[in-house]
Amino acid sequence: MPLPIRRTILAAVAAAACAAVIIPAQAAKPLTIGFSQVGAESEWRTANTASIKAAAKQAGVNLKFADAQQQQQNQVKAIRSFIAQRVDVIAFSPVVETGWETVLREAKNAKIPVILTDRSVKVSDPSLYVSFIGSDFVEEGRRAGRWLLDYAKKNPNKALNIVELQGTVGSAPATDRKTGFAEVIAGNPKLKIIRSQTGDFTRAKGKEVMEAFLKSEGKNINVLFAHNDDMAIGAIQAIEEAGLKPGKDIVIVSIDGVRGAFEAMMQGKLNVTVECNPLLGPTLVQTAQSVVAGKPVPKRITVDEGVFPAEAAAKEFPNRKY
Ligand code: GZL
Repeated sequence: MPLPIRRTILAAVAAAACAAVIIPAQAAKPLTIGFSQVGAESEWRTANTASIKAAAKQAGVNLKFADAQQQQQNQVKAIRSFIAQRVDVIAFSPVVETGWETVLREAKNAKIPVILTDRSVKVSDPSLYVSFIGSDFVEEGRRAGRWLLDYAKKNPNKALNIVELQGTVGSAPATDRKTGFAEVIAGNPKLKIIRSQTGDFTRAKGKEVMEAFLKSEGKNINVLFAHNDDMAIGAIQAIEEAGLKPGKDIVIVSIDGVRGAFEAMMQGKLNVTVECNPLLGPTLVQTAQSVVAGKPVPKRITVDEGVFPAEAAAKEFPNRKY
């Protein structure tokens, strides 16, 4: 084959080979979410954080995560830092309901959408956040109350003086669970709340406050309503140290549905836990992706939850995901 023809063919083959190489389009910049978490105060919070981090990793999201140690000013600082870093979306679980107008207006002015997870806020302008993803805390309080109404019906001769361990003062779960519970137990005048104080959602504080309740009310306490399982577990220690039987001498109603609660129920020390689902990570990531893509998202996205009495604990325990 004469040289010039061979060269021509080679040149054509080389040109075709180059044309076949797909120059990768500029890889899309990953979505960046700035997330301000309440803290690490409970088993529930640990599971919530793990869900958010796992979902972000799974979706290739660049997650900037800040733990506020249950201090509102740390959350405000983190949100301002996310604004300065020009993240695509800001998400947070507000430790309390009020005091967010100013910083949320700064985010709006910077055209950075805000998604609330877990807890909500009280603001005059609902456009300050795009969506809320979480539970109906009033309904969780009602479910706790309904279980106790039913217990009272089955134990008509039992005294039913209640002590209440409230969650963080000013937080949506504490305010709303208290409201829902009180609304339902009003149906039975024998169900009386004789002491109520915050244990700030932690085991340590729950134990400390329960010790104080036992000192002042002693055997007059028949029921404990705890706004979360961690405070209930702390209170169980205090009840045992006082020589009483948790779950028997003092009936215990709690909320969250964490592993520690199932273990306590299987030991006969807790009577019921109302589930509060912390696994919000996948929904948060999907919602953030939709917002950035300009798709409409619901203003409020609630999660399904159940009620688990002690008699159901052993069967349900292997299915628990948190
Ligand atoms: C509820 C969440 C509460 C949990 C607590 O959604 O905000 O905060 O009930 C946690 O365990 O500390």
